[in-house]
Amino acid sequence: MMGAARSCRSYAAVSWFAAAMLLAGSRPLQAVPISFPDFSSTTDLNIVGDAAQVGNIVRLSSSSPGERGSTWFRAKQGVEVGFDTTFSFRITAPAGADDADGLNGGDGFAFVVQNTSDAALGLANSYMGYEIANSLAVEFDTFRNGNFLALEPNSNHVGVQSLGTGVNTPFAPAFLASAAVGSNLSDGGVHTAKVSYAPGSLQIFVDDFIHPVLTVPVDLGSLLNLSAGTAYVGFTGGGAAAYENHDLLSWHFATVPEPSSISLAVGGVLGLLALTRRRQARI
Ligand SMILES: [Ca+2]
Ligand SMILES: [Ca+2]
Ligand SMILES: [Ca+2]
Repeated sequence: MMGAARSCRSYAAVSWFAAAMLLAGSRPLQAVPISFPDFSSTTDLNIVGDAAQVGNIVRLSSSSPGERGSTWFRAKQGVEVGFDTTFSFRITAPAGADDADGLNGGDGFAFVVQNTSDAALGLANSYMGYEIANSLAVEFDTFRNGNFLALEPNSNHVGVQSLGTGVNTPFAPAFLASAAVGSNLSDGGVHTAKVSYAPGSLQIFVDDFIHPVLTVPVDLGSLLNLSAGTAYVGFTGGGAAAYENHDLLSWHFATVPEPSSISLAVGGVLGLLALTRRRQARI
């Protein structure tokens, strides 16, 4: 009898443990932030389309006509609770057609949150590759389009575009906000940007992490269809008749606050085991 009781108890404990691990496995366990001081290694990145690792950078699209590329961290990241991401970039060799202000080079690149695919890539030209369903794009736009001047303050702006779960576009229905940037994005120098999200507010900083270029009221949890609060994060870039090199030099991303799901999962397993023991003790 005692042997049967013990085996029953250990079977129950193993079952609870398996159930708890399954539960934990279904949750995002992204305790390690994304950190690429450079791209000498591109482990965990999916590099798509015309994007490529070039030396220790990722070139999203290059200075030749009609290119488009993207790169995504392969594991979805917690975005709904909030995140901070910083990245450095360089735009060189602007060439090709002139924009509405008579300046060449384009079209720009974007930091994108999307829950469609780790191989997602949209159209080139003014779409900069971010024509992706279920996405929000923070564009660094270097080509002022004559057909939607009102959305584009100049040839050097940041913009936030989303159609919620629909397919994103650079056009008016997807327009949330835009603002001219103080720094010249296309001067060939290294620039650093930061995108900070807390539920209800998205802030974009360029070269000055005290004063945001743009603050946009947005709630990712209601705007997008997320997977338990997570989505793919990464970058797209592109050009058309105007083109330039869109180079990503470094990238850091962290869910804020830091996810506590691992400690929650471990705590849950221990709690379930203790509960099982108490129940078995009463039998
Ligand atoms: Ca330009
Ligand atoms: Ca544009
Ligand atoms: Ca724009």
